[in-house]
Amino acid sequence: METQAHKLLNRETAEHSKTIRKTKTYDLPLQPGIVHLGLGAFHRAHQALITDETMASTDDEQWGIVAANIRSGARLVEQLKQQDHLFTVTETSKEHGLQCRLISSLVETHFAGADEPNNHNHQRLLATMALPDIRIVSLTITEKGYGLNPATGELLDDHPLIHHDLHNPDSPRSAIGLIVAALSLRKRNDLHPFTVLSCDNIPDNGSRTRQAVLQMAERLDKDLASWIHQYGAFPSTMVDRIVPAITDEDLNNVEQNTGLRDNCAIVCESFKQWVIEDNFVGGENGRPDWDCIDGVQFVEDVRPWEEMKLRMLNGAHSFIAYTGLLAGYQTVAEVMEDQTFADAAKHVMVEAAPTLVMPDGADLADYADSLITRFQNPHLAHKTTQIASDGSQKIPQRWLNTVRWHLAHGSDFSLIAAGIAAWISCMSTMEITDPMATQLREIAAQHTGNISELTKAFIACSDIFGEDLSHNIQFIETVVQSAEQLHQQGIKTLLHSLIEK
Ligand code: NAI
Ligand code: CS2
Repeated sequence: METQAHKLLNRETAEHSKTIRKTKTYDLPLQPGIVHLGLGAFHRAHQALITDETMASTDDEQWGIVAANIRSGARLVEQLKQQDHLFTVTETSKEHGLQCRLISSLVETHFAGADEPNNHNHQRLLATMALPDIRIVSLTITEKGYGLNPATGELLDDHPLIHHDLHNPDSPRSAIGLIVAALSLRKRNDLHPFTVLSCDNIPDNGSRTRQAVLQMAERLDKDLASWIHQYGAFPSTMVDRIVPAITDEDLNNVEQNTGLRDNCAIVCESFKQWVIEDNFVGGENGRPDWDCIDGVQFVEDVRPWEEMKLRMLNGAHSFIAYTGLLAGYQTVAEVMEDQTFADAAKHVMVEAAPTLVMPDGADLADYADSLITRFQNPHLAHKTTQIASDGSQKIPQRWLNTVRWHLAHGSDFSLIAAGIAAWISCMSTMEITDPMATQLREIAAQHTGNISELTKAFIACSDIFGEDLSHNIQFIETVVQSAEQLHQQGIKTLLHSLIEK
């Protein structure tokens, strides 16, 4: 019996289904040109989709993607193998409803997880990264995936995987270690380095990745470090598309909408943006012409775009997550239906606005309004718990640089102070996933019942708040005051008082 999954394999059915849009069928198999580490929801909805559309639009079919998971995600790798690496992306918006696309830019998938029983898959992945045709290694491995100090961006030598790779350079387990080992192989084989393209929500993501790679290479092989320094490329990027973790309800809705069961489906918003520093090994020939796709542009300096997005969108997102969790809301859309919370989220964007050097042509008020509309998307079940995860790795770039600006200018940051108080409350009372969760929960246990001391103890974590803020009296007192008001009045009363003042 032909299963629904077989229908997805049958391109004719999928491509000519009334509800699935497919731009073009390639003269398969595509030539691999990119290795991607971090085959998660975002890569499929963003870079894999954009690359698929680019190859279809330009007939340049040398950018097939070899995607790998080196941490979690073994099941997804196997599922994609079973359906010829095809999957669907359903784009949704408040105005236009649903549009489903069939994506075929993935040519291979690997699982080389940290817990993989043997080294075989890692060696296969390394060998692939060292192939002459591979010109880009891209990353969506989460903010915690690089093994960096969240406040400074420095490589953490005592991070378990970084420590392993410094002592086992030929069988690396971390993304940084794999990149260093693969570049070493390429140097030995007299090949150019690949461009390393971080697509994670970390500030100066290209520069920080470069610094981490060079830091590890310096420790292992100084000639390799010099070669990477001279010939490598690590462009920074700003990436934007809201892509929640898929739910069973999503999968059922996609099946109802398309008549096909795709367990690798993605549901996301229709908005997408990708701003990329145009700095690739081999210049324009070293990358796809991604900018032929709406929402994608190459620029000289990504920073204005990155800071606008990290501080306004992501800053409001984290605020919505923690304050919404305290109010019992499960999704961003639910939080946004409560006008007090929606107004407070807008005020967070207003606090971020004066700290920004706006990119050419960007209008701050329009951008803020567009973010509110995107957050209200009723088709997206974007869980507050998902956004709340890994806060120790996110807060520095989403809130703390805005706080530093306001401290230097003597201006108000009371909404972000409330957000920090809400984060501390969530980390102290809920099961929130975070690489520093154990340390933070120990702090909470030591200061139960004393809000002021609890708040000061959290702020003393200089790996998050930096040496400056963790000793800044004005900052500490502002957050302590907010935390005490939160404890006495509850989140909604606190936010109402702040937006009314
Ligand atoms: P996901 O949970 O679907 O995938 C996470 C990926 O990271 C998985 O492939 C996992 O194996 C890998 N990973 C996790 N920890 C790792 C580690 N220590 N080392 C190596 N790989 C590791 O999450 P999703 O939605 O794909 O997001 C991933 C990243 O993409 C985010 O952290 C963010 O930096 C960026 N992003 C996500 C957006 C979204 O709305 N989902 C939008 C913009 C950026
Ligand atoms: C979210 C981001 O999970 C989170 O931390 O704030 O993944 C957000 O969805 C994206 O940055 C939007 O581009």
